[in-house]
Order: sequence, then structure tokens, then C-alpha cells
Amino acid sequence: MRTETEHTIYLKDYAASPYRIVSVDLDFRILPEGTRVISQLTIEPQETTAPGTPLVLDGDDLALGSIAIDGAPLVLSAYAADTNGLTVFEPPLRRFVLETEVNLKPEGNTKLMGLYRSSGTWCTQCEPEGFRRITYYLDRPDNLATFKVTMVAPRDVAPVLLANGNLVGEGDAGDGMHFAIWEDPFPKPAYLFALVAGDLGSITDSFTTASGRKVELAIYCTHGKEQQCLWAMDSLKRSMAWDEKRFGREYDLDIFNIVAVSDFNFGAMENKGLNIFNDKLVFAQPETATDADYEGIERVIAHEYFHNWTGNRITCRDWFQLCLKEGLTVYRDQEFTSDERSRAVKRISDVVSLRGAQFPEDGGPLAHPARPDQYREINNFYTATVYEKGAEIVRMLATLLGEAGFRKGMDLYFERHDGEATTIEAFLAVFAEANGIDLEQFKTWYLQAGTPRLTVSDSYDATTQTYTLKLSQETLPTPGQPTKEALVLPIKFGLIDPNGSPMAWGGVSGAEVRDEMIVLNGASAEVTFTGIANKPVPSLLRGFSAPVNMTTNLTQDDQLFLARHDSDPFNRWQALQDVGMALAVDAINGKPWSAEAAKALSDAFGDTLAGETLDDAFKALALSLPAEAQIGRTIGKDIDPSQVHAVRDDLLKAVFGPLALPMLRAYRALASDLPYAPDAASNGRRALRNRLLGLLVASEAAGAASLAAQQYAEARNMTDRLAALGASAVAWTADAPAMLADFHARFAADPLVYDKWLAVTASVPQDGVIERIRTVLADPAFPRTNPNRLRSLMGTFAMSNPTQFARADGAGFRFVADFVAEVDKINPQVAARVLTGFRVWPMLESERRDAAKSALTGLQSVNSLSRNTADILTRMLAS
Ligand code: B3K
Ligand code: ZN
Repeated sequence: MRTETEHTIYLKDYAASPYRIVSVDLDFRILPEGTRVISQLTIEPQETTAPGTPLVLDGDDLALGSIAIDGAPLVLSAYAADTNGLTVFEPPLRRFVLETEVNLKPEGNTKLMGLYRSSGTWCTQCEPEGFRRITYYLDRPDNLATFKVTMVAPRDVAPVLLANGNLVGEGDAGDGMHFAIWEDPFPKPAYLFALVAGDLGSITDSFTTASGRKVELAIYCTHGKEQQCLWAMDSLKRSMAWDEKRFGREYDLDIFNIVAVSDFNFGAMENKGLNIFNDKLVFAQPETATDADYEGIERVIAHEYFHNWTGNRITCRDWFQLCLKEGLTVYRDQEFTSDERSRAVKRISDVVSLRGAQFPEDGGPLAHPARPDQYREINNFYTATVYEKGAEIVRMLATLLGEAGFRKGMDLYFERHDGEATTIEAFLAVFAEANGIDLEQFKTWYLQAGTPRLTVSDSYDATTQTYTLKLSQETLPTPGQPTKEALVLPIKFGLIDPNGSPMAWGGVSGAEVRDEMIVLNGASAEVTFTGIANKPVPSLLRGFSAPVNMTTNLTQDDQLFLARHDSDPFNRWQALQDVGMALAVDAINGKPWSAEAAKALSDAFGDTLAGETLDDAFKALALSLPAEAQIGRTIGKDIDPSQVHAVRDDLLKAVFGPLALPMLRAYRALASDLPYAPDAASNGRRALRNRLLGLLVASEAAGAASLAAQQYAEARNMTDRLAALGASAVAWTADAPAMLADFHARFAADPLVYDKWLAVTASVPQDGVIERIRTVLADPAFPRTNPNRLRSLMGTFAMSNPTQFARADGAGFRFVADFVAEVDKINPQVAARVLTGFRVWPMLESERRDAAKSALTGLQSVNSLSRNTADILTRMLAS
């Protein structure tokens, strides 16, 4: 395998380009047999560029047809071109126009980067380095240029012709061809370029901005799916209104188009004025989309829209700064969902996914800082760390500065950097300046990998009526970062008196404490509260105010007290999780739970279910035990996933078994005859009812399995149907195989619902699952080039089926490694992503560890792996 270091790119080597492209004129002649691209780039040298400095343009898989400067063809000795780039040895030292022609074969582009075809539609994906697969270019985000795009295509196959910006011309081009000309007045990096040509249906609407400008909105899709785009349109309009209200950001073009395509490597793409979406994040109707799908669509529509300001108007100087746009935009979409739905529920769900995806990344062989300082393949850095930890960092900034201070910083950011390609340093500087503070130490959050451990213990002195919290932080080494610095941790907290009310204090000394927040910025600190008449119970890290792993000296009684009395809903939820975690971890370590301990937790769950002031969505989240993977990580080494599974299963039965009756009653009471509505309240009701069903089935309550079968059969929406199927499949009830077969028969023809069947099939924690997946893959009709299908099946297996993926006999590892080797030839990004499922391997017990290592080593011997897969593999094995 290649171990090339020549491909490693370092942040410290960043240098501006000696030339800049100021405007781009692209001419696409799109035909089923191939697409010809003529590009005219208006280029200027920088002021400091020395005569004779070559112009080096990026290319990927391109073949140069012709080349000219200012209309004069270049002689062969004046340039060098290959599939990976174009060098003009001595370009003029003044403004000039470079014209090139290339011919593309979008039909055969299975990598889905650059120009490709999805179900007949021509579309593009350029972030991060796809534009170089369309034409030779300075394909780096710090080159901002205005684009004019002419498209000529057959009218019958491609009646719809779209690109960025505004439509400035269209008409007939003879011979059954027609043309459209699009101009984008806003200078942008090439990664935001997009075009679409195809036979598409659409829905249209409009939005009037706060300053009174009317924006035409359209969503394009496969004919027949138009009605399934209405929720996405509704979400778009709400996003536009929210960004005006919350951040004072108005949309800037007269048109905003969204196109849904079926073959897409990730969720969606924020191309200027022309967002392209994976259709699973656009299409929704109650019979085929779940509540989670509706919420996902709303979130991603908002996210891509919000990029117009955080990403497009202000972009990244280089790809090391990716979290400048991604972390900030995830923070913005999280805030949007919090404002539109329930803030507490959103926070809990986000923390569940942070712990489920980012913490394992940060604690494993692929750990990297939110702003990495080196990469071999940038596509491998669109990670939970860049996105979700990036959002946590912005959230901490908002917590430290308060809402008004944060907004002042954001306003200054937009004012100062609009139209620029900038850096994390510039981002932090506006907050420091607007608030008159120093953020130098805070910046370490962006530079240092690993999840900090926060340890807190408390003590009370009745004679002096003082109460003390001792806090310390530590971050373990991560690949390439053996030593770690102390971070700035905003720790929101409250003290609760024994009767459950908030407790005030007379004075406080020690670390920095403001209002109800301790700011820990050293390795350790002590905070002493005076005037404390009774020993309080502390509620620490409220709202999960810093992304850390916290351990405390709180007893189970303290935790259950918090679960009942904390005014912070996040910590009520967290307390139940902590108690469940402690019982599971102790049991795995050979200390089985006592009957009293299980009963106490069970009673607390019972009270939560009965709680009159708690909403359904919160209860649905609260009535749960930590996920298997998280229990494994808490143990930290020599994990046996089968043991974790068995212990968690037993614990579930011990605590939820005694609640069967109240759960069943609540389940029945939550039934509703109303037609499906996607709003938060009805969503919460379904979530709780389906959670109860899942718990009843998993704890093997009498009659629960047939209740699930009945719900499955009678369901009137996909949320209820899939929940019943999932609960039955995971527990592998007697009805499960028939339900799976029925689901397949009903829905296999709808690709997005077929994905749900694939995912449920792949997540069954039972022997036999690998054989069932093999059968699916062996079917010649299985679409091997579609990322959604591949991820639903193999991504789910590798990421969400720990007992079967990490089988002791190594069959799961070998199966995934073989799959990665095969798919790598078709779509390296999908292959590399599935491969990341191996990241748990160093923490497994020795037999499984050896099996994983041998599967990875086997993959290493495969010839010509893509850079994407080779990079993940090298890092995975370096640990
Ligand atoms: N910016 C795109 C992601 C591009 C991923 C490239 N591998 C979507 C988003 O984050 O909004
Ligand atoms: Zn994004």
C-alpha cells in the first residue's frame, strides 16, 4: 500500500496563490454521449508575483482538448497538461484570459464528484475538490471569482437548465437543443459552483425578505414527487425568516433553487443559490417518511440555507478552516431547531449523537482537532469532530459571552469579513474585540483533539456552613498529540437544597464563577460557597455546557434526586443515564447490581413516565439506558460487545420489567386517531408511545411482541410502522421475519423506504445477519453505485451492529473489509466512510482486536486503494 508522505498537506505551508482568477465564463455543451466544457478564466498575477512564475492549475481525471491565452493557441512547449493538472510556464504578467476545452464523461463518473448523472439528471458536486474534475482551475477556497455559465443541452432530455445566481438568458439553440445563461454576481470559490440539467418536476413559492425583496423559491425533483417536497419548502421559508430574526441575515439573490437527486455522497450541498440535496433529505409524506425524516429535512434545509452567510458570503481560506463554516452552521441549525421545537429535547438529542459519533472519533485512532493541521485526503475530514464538536465550540463561546455578547461578535464577523475567505483566528478575533476579552486560551479547543475528562467532587462543612467543589480536567494523548493543555470549560451549574428548590449562596471564592457558571481554565480549581445551611446536591454541567466526559462523586441517591428535582431538563435526563451507566459498568466489571439499586432506578423511570409537568418528547428520551457503544467506551478497554449487549439487556429487563403495566397503560392512552402531523407535539406523542413499545418488547413483557405486530399491521404512518418493525427486529421476535418480509413486499420499490428495510435488516444483533446481508448484496438488481443503499446496509452494519460487526470469529470484520475493497473501486468516499466503523478496534478484547487487525492488514494488501481509503486505513493501523 502507498504510504506516500508527498500527499500530506500542512496548514503551516499555506501560501496565497501567485495568480488569482477573477472571473469565469463556462460554456457547457451537454449531450448524452459526453459533455464539452469550454472555460475562459480571467486571470491576474498578484502584485508580488515575479515574472516567469508558472501558473499551476488543478485538474483531476481531465483531458485537455485545446488551450489559448487571449485567443492565441499555446505552443506545446508553453504548457504541460496531464490528468492531474495544467501548468502554463510563463503566463503574461498582466490580466489575461486563459481558454481551455475539455471533454467529460459524466455517465461513467461513479465517484459522484464533479459532473455526473443521477437517474438521467446531470448534476455536480464540487466541495471540496470536485471542480477540478470539470475544468482546470485554482481549485482552492481562497480564490473568489464571479461566474457566468452557458448551458446548451437537448430540450427533450434536459428541459430544465439551472446554475448559480440569476437566469440572464435562455432560448432555442437549434437541432432540438436549447440554452440557458446564468450569472452569479457574488464572487465565490469554485467549490460552490453547481449546475443541473434534466427532466424534472418542481414546486414553487416565494419569500419576501424583511427589506421587502421578493425571492422566487423552487424545489426540483423527479416527476411525480412534487407533493413530497412541500415540507422541505415549508422548512425553507421558516429558515429564511429565522435567520433574519435571530441573526439579521437576509437572502441576497432573487432566486433560491433546491434540486433533489437520488445519487449523492452525503446529505446536501450549499452551492450559491442552487442547493443540491440527497433526495432522502427532501421527500416526505406520512406513509413513507418518519418523524426523524421530517426533522432531518427541516434541519438540513435550514443548514444549507444558513450557509449562504456562514460559508458562502464568508468562506474558508483553506480546507483546514472547514469548521469555520461547518461548526458555525451546525450551531445555527441547532439553534433553529431549538427555537422551532423544544430546546431541551434538541439539546439531549444532539448530545446523544455527539456521544454516539464524535466522542468515539475523538477517543480512537482517527482523532483529530476540530481544525486539523494536516491531511492527506480532505474528504476524510468532513467528520463529527469538524461538524459537531465545531458546533459545541461555538456553543461554548455563546455560553461564555452570553446571548448579547455572542450576537455582537457575529454582527462584527459579518460586517468585517463579508466577501472574504477567512480563518478561525479571524472568527475568534471578532468575538474578542466585540466583547473586550482575550480568547487565546479558548482557541485551544480548535487545535487540540480528544474529549477532556472533567472530574468533580464536593464536600460540605456544617460548622463553617461552607460547601466546596473540587474540579480538575485532563485530556488523554491522541495520535500526534502526546501532551495536552488545559482548556477553558464553561460549567453551568446550580445547587439544590434537600427539599428540591434552588439554593442561593452567600459568597463564593476560588475559580471564576459568574451567575451560575464556573469557568475552569486551569488543570484544577476549588470553588467554595459560603452561607450554605444544608448540604446541597450540585447539578453540574447543565445543558451539557462543555463537551466533556464528566465524573463526579455523586451517589445513586443524589443522581435520582436530580432526576426528580433538577430544574435543568438536560441534567434530569443525564442523571437517569448516569445511574443506568453505573449499574451496567459495575455489572460488567463483576459487581452485579443489587435488587434495591435496580428498583430505585425503576421507580425513577416510573415517576418520569407519570410526571405531569414533563412533555412526551422529553419522557421518550428519558426512558432509556445508555447505548451499548457508550457503555463499551465508558469501560474503555478489553470490550466484549456481546457481554455489553447481554448486560444491558438484563438491566433493561430489571428496570423496565416492573413497569410493564404503567407502560402499557400509557402506550394505550397515547394512541391517536388524528391524521399525521409533523409538529413537535404530535411527534413527541408518537416518540413516547413508540419508545414504550420498544421497551415493552425488549423487556419481554407479556403480549408485547404481538402488540408490536399489531401496531405494525395497523400503522397509518411510517413512524409507527417502522418503530414496530425495528422493535421486533432488534428483539428478533417470532413475528420479526414475517414483518420484515411484509415490509419488503410493500416498500422495496420505493428506494428511500427500501433503505429503511436495509438498515433494519443490517442492525439485527443475531447470528445469521451477515448471511442475510450477503443475499441482499448478491442480488444483481441491488444498486451497487447508490450511496444511500450502500450506507443503509453496510454503514448500518459496521456502525450500529456492534455484536455482529465485532464478532469474536472475525467474520463481521472480514465481511466489511471485503466490501470496502470492492466499493472502493466504485466510490472511494463511501468505502472510506464505512471503513471508519473499525475505529473501535483498539478498545476491544484481545481476540476481537486481533481479528480486526488482521482484517485491516488484509485490506492493506489490496492493490491500488483510493487515497480516501488508504488514508483511513493508515491512521487506523497506526494506533
Ligand atoms: N458542505 C457540504 C458537505 C460537503 C462534503 C464534501 N465531502 C454540506 C454541508 O455540510 O452543508
Ligand atoms: Zn454544512
